[in-house]
Amino acid sequence: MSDTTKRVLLAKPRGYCAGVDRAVVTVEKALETYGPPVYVRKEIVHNKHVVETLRERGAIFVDQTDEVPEGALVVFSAHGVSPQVHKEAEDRNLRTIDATCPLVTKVHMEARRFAKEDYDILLIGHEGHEEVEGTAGEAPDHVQLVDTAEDAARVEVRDPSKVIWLSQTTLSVDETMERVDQLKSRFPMLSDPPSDDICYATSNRQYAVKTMAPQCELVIVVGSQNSSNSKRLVEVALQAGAKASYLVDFAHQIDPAWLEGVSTVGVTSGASVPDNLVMDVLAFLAERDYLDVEEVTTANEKIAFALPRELRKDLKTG
Ligand code: 2E6
Ligand code: F3S
Repeated sequence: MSDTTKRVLLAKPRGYCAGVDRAVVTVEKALETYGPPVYVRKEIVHNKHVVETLRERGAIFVDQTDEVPEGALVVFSAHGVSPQVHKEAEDRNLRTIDATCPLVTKVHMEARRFAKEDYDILLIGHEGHEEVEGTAGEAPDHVQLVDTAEDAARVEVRDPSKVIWLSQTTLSVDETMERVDQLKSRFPMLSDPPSDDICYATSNRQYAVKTMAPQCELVIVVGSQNSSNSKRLVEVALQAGAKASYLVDFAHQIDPAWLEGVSTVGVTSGASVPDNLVMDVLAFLAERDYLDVEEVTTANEKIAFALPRELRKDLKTG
């Protein structure tokens, strides 16, 4: 194949969303303002490189609140925590900064509101994911998790006229609608959430990949294995017609064999991925003669979130 046929399509939007940027800056500013160590409950966002970089600067990542010394400072991750976790932190006298993405908090508030109105809540999401644990923890007596098609076929409700579905923010848009259709065929009076729970960043990144993938023999998604939204991008690429798609944390994980006979490579990244990792992938491809890079833009994102209040007050006075 002649080199002139080799090109890269680069999806836009890709990479950091407003909630991730806010969460990462929160830990950076907490380290600057209070000095290390700053404890962080769970990975602040699901990205290996981000977590490793913050660890080197003095962040200590723990799995549970009881690993944080009494009275110390802990940041809650972007994925959100249940009221039980807030209580555990209070019981240990911890100083807390909540970096939960405001769009996750919005789903928590919906769960609280509909539980108060005594609805059965069907929460579509991935079992074991931190976000789902936090949201379900708002109303454990009213929420049932629907992950698989089997779950949707089996779930039972008390009153089919008083049931609502909510969702994790980072699901596949298409798969979620399939799950909702399946639930509506069983519960025709199932109510929709007051607004979309799948966030703007998730749907924009999926739409960009969907647009680009039919032209690509290979789509490389930069992101970590535990990143739900990043993994969804691989699935969307394959469903949209890419012949192959892989998730990599770093450029060096790209197997040169994937590029054999490939003229168009699509590149994108999950919402928790810093763009320097994508630039490394472009450099890796350029070394193999993929020099022509064309951005495929399907949306321009301008959204930004203010830092957590607990931190802002000290930034002003400090
Ligand atoms: C918080 C909520 C949603 O695994 P997932 O995609 O949820 O998480 P990250 O950290 O990869 O992406 C950002 C995010 C944070 N999404
Ligand atoms: Fe928030 Fe969506 Fe990002 S829920 S953290 S804006 S992926």
